[in-house]
Amino acid sequence: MKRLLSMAKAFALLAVLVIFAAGAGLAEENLFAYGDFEGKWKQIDAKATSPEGWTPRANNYDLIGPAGDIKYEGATALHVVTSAKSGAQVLNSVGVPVQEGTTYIVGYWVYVTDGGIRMSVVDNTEPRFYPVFNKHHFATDFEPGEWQYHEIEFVPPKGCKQLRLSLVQSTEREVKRTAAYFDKIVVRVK
Ligand SMILES: [Ca+2]
Repeated sequence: MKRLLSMAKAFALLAVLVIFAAGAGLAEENLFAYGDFEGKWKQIDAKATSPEGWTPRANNYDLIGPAGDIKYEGATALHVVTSAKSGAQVLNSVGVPVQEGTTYIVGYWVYVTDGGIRMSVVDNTEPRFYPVFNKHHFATDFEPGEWQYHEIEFVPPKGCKQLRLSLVQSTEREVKRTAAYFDKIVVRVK
């Protein structure tokens, strides 16, 4: 009986290990931990409550906060209303370590209700005075009022050790107030 019990324990332990390993595998697939907007939120000022892993740029927004009514997955999405400034960064993510020469995909879901917005992949390698890679990537052609999936393919050039994601006002040269929601932002190796 004792032996049976210890065997049962061993199987239970094995099952836990298998589940844990599968979970860890899935976690490795997404390199960015702050793209689902299901984490903590911090009040920055009267207009901004910022999601964990992201920093707003002062004066470039009219609203940043969680949305529970319009979301793609889970309980919450990010709601952003920009102030009308050309090419202004609204929200920057923490750095994501990358390896030069590897192809990465930044995938995200966006729901635009007014204007246009772009997601940029920016070199975040220190020192940032002389970024190895500061060319922004644009995602355009948003359809207002529905969730759309977009992808940005990115190969960090020589010397690039870290990227960050940046939400930037307007899709082109148009200066306009933008209202948009973001959810399920994933960074992965292609
Ligand atoms: Ca979510």
